[in-house]
Amino acid sequence: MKHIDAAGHTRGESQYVDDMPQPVGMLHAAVFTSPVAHGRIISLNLEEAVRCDGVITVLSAKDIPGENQIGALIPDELLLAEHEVHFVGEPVALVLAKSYEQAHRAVAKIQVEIDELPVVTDPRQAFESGAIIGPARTFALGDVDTAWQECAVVVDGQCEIGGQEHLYLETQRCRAIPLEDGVLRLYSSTQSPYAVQKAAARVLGVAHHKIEVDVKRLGGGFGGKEDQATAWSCLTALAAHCTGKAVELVLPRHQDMICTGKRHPYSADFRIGLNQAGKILAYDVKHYQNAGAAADLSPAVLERTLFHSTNAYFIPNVRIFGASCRTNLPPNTAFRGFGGPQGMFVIESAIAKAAEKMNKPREQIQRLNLLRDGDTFPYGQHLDDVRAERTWDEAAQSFDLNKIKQATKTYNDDHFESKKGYAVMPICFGISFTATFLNQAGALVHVYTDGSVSVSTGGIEMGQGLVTNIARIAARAFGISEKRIKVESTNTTRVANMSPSAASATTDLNGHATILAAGQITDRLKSFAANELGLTDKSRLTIVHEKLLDGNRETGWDWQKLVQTAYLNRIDLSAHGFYATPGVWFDKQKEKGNPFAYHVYGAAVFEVTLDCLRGTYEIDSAKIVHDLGRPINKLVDIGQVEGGLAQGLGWMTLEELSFDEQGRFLSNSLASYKVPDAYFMPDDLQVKFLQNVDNPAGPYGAKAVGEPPLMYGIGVFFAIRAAMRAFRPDSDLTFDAPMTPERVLLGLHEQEREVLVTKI
Ligand code: MTE
Ligand code: LUZ
Ligand code: MOS
Repeated sequence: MKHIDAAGHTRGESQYVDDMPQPVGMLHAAVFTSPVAHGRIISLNLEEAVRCDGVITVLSAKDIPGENQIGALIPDELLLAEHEVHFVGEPVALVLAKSYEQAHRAVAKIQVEIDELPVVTDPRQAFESGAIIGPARTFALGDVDTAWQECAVVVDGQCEIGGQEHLYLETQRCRAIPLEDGVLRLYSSTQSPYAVQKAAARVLGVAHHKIEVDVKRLGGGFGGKEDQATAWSCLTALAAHCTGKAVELVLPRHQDMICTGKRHPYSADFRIGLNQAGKILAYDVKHYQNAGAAADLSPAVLERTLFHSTNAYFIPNVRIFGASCRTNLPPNTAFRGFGGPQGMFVIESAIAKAAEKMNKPREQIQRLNLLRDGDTFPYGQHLDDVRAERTWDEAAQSFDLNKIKQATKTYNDDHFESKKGYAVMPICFGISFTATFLNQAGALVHVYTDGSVSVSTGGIEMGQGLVTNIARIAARAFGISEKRIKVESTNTTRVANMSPSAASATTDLNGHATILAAGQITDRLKSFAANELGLTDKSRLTIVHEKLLDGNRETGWDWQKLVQTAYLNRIDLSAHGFYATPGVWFDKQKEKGNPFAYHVYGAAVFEVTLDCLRGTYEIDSAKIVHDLGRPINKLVDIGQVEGGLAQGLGWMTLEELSFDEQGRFLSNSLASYKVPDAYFMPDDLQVKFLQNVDNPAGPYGAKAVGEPPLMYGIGVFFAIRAAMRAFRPDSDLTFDAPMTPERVLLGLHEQEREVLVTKI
């Protein structure tokens, strides 16, 4: 089964928010945002903007009828600035005009006078001044402080990890339609319709049921619309509320890049201790997260950094510290991996540094320390059915790691100005929202009398294939063809209180809810049919390929007859299913629990070739063994693995966020922010799935796939580093990501740095 949207996307027929026909008299909104990163607003002059052609009105904080507050975890974020601004791009006023162009022209006429205050962009500086969001957290296992004495080798180091722009193709947008009785319908490009509903109700001072949010699909989210669609949707709702007109707000790409938060940059300190054999005995790490100017989801992202700080390794003595540091950047937010990638980058750096010091191959230390059944994570969860060694060994064997190693050595012996490097990257990623209460989902299923089926869930299609997965799951649950299933838009009036589509858990949660709803309907149908057919044991009835079977015998009834007869006999053909992941919990006082339903494992092998005179490199190959359990749809999942990998490779290599000291985002367009393209991806890209594996916690044995593959990308950093060390064995290279060609060049030619910098 192909991705259901494949043809529509390719032909340009799939509809997004601004493809819907425009209601007559719809207004267009444009946002005026702060030009400075920190300051007191002295005056805001809207007069000239109001007088512009086509302008209906200009709204500011004083026009908000309810509460001027949209903070999801902590109430620290205003919808429109009042007295102070805290980052460049913070919304201050909203212009409403008859056309998009008129709205944007008027925005340029708004004048604001700001008394500037000191700007902080560095998380360590924020931490030192006590500017942290939420409490600092520490996870611990064993006793690190005494463990150092048993270590043969102890190394210290520091990492600087860059952030990442989401670059969803469809920028942030929303269309608001006023209905009767004060009700607003919002067509929002959001991963979290309920977050939008709640925040809009709060801002307008109305009940949740006055706000209806409807989402057909997103042109990508990647975490950037888990929380950050809310502000733009609330502004649109406010505009429709104040004018009584339909309103659309679409962020231009440039503004989207400047105003929205990104993956969090982190700064980290590590210390790692090993015995002579390379067994890791102790690991101590401190993470300073650059949260930006408001909490957004930062404390939750930080928590996942702590959860994944030991990646796929068992370490008996650990201390993991983390703090969300408040700076004057746009509030950073969810991005595929949700803090996990940063945690993993640091432990991989620590292992690399230890390996270099011990003169051992890095992969030898990695392999020796992989998780096994019976191990415990620093957060207390016990492990079983671990697939870390299995995926690693399968990758090492099927991709012939020994041969890669030999070939690399031979190549490097034969070449001076060009070097090769390789690296293995194991992953272990926990599946479930770490905020336990979010692990719930609902589905509303209707069977019509012609046998066709309508499924609504709380899950959002953002390109990842949710709709394709849900259709297949529903078809399987009923025993009927996928052609009979239609997955509806996601709407808060059909499924209430949904969790965001995030944490890779959307198919798991909403798939289970769909199975439960379908189960109720088939149960009723079977009871009814057993009665009609005079069978005493309804449990012998099954629906297979649209036929009703009694054990192995055909009953002569097919799906169509079953549904039609049931309807005429007044059997309810609709059901609501509800799923809550069993067995997950976490105690934040003790920092222990069982936060994840299960973990996803895998291993990737990378080879790169480096031009040591230019600093440029090519990724020759990426070869992956990944654990999907029993996939719902292999084609969709291959797309997720390859797409996640591309995004991870970009984060580690090309994608460099650049802010100046005044908090202005410099790499604010696609001319200055480079993402991987088809040519950048390795020619030799192989993805293999573990065979004959199950997952009792997933729908029909599947494992979640959305985020984990991004973290394979970390491997390429270490492959490039290995190639650099082949050129300069004794140089003291940093652990600063991304490894841009500029950084490679400066790393390779440290002595010539001064000259190079002036020339560049
Ligand atoms: N794939 C596409 N094509 N577009 C996206 O926006 N988001 C990623 C991942 N894959 C995304 C994607 C992120 S951040 C997550 S959490 C998951 O998809 C969400 O969907 P899932 O829970 O169904 O895996
Ligand atoms: N969002 C969230 C997430 O709210 N909680 C999580 O644990 C999570 N994990 C990954 C991505 N988004
Ligand atoms: Mo994904 S970061 O959970 O939206």
